[in-house]
Amino acid sequence: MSEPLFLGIDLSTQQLKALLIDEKAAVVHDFAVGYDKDLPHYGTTNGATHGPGDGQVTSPVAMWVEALDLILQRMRDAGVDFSRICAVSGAGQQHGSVYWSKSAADALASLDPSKSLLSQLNPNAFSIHDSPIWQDSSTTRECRELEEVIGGPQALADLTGSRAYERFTGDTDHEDRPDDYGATSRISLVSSFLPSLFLGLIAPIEVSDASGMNLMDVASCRWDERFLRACGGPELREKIGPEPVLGGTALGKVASWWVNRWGFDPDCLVASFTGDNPATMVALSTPGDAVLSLGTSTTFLLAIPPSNTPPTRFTTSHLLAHPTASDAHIAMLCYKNGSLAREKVRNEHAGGDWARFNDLVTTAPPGNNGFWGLYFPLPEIIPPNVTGNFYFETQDGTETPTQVGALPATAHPRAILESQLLSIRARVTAILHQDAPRLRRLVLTGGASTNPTIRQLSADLFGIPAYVAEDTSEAAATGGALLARYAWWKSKDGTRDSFEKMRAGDAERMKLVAEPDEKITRVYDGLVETYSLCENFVVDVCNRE
Ligand code: ADP
Ligand code: XUL
Repeated sequence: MSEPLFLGIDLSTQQLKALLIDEKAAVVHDFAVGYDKDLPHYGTTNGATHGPGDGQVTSPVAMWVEALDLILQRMRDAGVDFSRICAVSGAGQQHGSVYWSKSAADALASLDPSKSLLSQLNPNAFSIHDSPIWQDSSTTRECRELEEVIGGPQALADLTGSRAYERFTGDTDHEDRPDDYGATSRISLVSSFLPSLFLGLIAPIEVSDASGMNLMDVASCRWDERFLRACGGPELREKIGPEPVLGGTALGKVASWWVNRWGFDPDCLVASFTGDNPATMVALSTPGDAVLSLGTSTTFLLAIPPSNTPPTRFTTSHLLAHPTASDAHIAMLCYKNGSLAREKVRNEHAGGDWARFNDLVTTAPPGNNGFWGLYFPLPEIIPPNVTGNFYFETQDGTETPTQVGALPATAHPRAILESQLLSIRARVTAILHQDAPRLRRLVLTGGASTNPTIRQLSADLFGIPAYVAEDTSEAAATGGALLARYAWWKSKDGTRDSFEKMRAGDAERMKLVAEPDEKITRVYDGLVETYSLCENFVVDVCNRE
């Protein structure tokens, strides 16, 4: 008998990734399809399309379906034996939504194995073809309206875990497309869209990802009628589907299309997928860890264990339901200007080369000789809606900064890393739950976590050792594969329940990549305040405009 495999799929902003693990959680294979490079006919830039409206950012849903067809072909070409896969789960970029037409259920239920998913589902199974994604910032009016109905941003955060944010799914604007909205039978998140394709029917939404919609009560993990009505009128209840389920819940078996076209085992389980950030926590987080995810977005994630004191809800950070423990939560800071902003600096000031970028970072001292740069090419989430580049100087790094028109070209690489990370440091203490253990490790993941200079600077600036997973930087896909394994493990024996019990026998696959230098950490301790002064200045300027 060949050893079982578990498939984790991550539909992220710039790529679709597929990763297979074995029963001991070791990574056996991974695959990727990059949207811009592999599917250039959709004309996306970094996986997305900007416009036509101000702040609108979408991705073609057909591109995601074609990416799945293509990755399966790549897996087959590489010799993957699909019949060994016992369960499938995964992760999706959070907040993005998919709109199913009234003929979608029939199309999904009658997939013909001689044809691709794309040719059978596109365009008729979708009522809206451009899916709004997390980079959207076009719904400020809807956000303020929702907050007003519920009694203000704090009241909304107390109930849903977050104040209204432009990218949150419930705040998506349907008013200017009433016909498309009316033609929609169901709305999926990216994370419930993918299992729907595997199941051949529309899957329920998962609790942790549902926390990114402003529609669910984050304490009870049930849809709240008030938000549903305020965001989408009386018909949203039906469109959103059943109550959310935990991550790794077995939803059924793969549809016959998967068996007949690709050779999947007919008993292969399909488990609920979660958001990419919660999936990252599933893969990486143990008590005492903070996770810093350096993908297209930057997120800082802390697990909040079950406690008698309910976690505080902030209006600057998010509180998500935990994907695998119904009484735990995740605190999250999320920044839109992560990797793409760093890439822009690399392209403009380091010849498009990460090695040159790193050289420039390391030749400047901590504090960057008093040169400060805050970079927001896209409207930011923290602080809300600031846009543009802002430069400052200080004499020795610590006194009141003065705004300047430009920085020396060589100062930008260090300036962007320092300001991005100091923004997080300035907020960490506030979001640490009172029962949380002292932070012991900073676990890095995402594309930029492979960069040794970024690893070292992160360890120095936070004053804790930095770790990465030993076998992959694809934490979200790994978390997805673990959820698949969790569903399969539970299905073998009804007494099996907790995710931690399943993980108890697994070897820890983390490696230390950077130790903090105490002297440098002390320099950064003294720079947090200066960073906040620069940020306050930016907020004032942007709010005045
Ligand atoms: P996502 O999952 O959001 O699609 P990834 O986690 O795959 O994104 O990260 C992609 C990003 O990783 C790219 O936009 C790129 O800027 C960044 N990246 C890749 N290699 C490096 C590197 N050596 N140094 C810094 N950033 C890098
Ligand atoms: C989280 C967020 C992003 C996306 C894309 O709130 O908007 O991190 O999940 O990765």
